[in-house]
Amino acid sequence: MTTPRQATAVAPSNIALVKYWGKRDLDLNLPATGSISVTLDTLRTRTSVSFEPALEQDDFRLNGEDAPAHAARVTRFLDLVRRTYGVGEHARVETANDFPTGAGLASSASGFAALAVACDAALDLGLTTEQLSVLARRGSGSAARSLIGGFAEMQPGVAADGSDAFATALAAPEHLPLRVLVAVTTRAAKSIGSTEGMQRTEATSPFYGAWVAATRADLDAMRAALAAGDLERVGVIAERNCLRMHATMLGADPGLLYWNAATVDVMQAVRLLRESGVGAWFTIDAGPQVKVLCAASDEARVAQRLADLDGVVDILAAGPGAGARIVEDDALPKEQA
Ligand code: 2P0
Repeated sequence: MTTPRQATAVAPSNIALVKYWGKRDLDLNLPATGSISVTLDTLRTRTSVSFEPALEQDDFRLNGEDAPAHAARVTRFLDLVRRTYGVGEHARVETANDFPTGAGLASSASGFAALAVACDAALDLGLTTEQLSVLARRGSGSAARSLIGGFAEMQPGVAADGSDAFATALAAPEHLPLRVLVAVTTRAAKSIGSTEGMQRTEATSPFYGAWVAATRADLDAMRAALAAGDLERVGVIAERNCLRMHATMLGADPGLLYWNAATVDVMQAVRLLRESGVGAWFTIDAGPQVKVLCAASDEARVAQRLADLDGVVDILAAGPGAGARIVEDDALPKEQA
């Protein structure tokens, strides 16, 4: 007699070309600066959510197993949804990633984007893309960008309530023939999560103020490079912004060193590729994997060079793709419709 309050969504990961590292409000999860990213066509999360009156607490499963390490964060997000939209029921949440588990790849962006979209549909909230992006941001700052396909810009906003801190579209996926090769250098999970790492950086790195100023300039430069469809400029700005972020993290106390030896090997190999005339640029997030940007025409050569490195245990390839969306119940993540 009651309609099931259930829906399934798929959301992709995204890679920041100009990074988000710092918050202006911890409770509302508001970023200190904007960021620019490319939403990927692989590395996706599929999440089913079902709000059920019989449940006494939320039930969360990741890749078919209990995941207590993530459950508290998911429940905090569901509590926010319940509080904001007057929902009483607890929820059953089943989520799966289509990328290798334990690859040390962050899944909070795709995970919270998928959960926000699934909750909206299950509860028939009718949220706009902007409102969905705001909601996903409360789960994880980078998730706000996975709502948008292609190239997205996260707006830091100025409103105290965070209602204008959401991602907007900069360009469609086909705007730039960009490929992203993820050089996986370890399968171990990272030691310090982004939220904690950001807080430590803001509180203790003497370079933090300079990072915020440099990022604002990099955002302007990246927007112009994307508008011009200039892959080389995009690559140069992305690599420099990544190094500036890591320099700021390294300046924290104690310093945040997310790299391992193979991470540095990949960075050197990318620079050697460039010296030999191949357009390739690296970017690295809060972990040891290296994302290498290149043109589709150079992908095979770049992938071969990365595969030749001893410390590279896997290479995942992606291109720009569609944003988060609802799928039929049993659908596996599919290529974009
Ligand atoms: C980014 N990262 O722009 C940056 C670059 C990692 C390095 O966004 O605290 O998991 O949940 O908002 O989104 C990772 O941080 O952090 C991230 P929270 P999130 O992609």
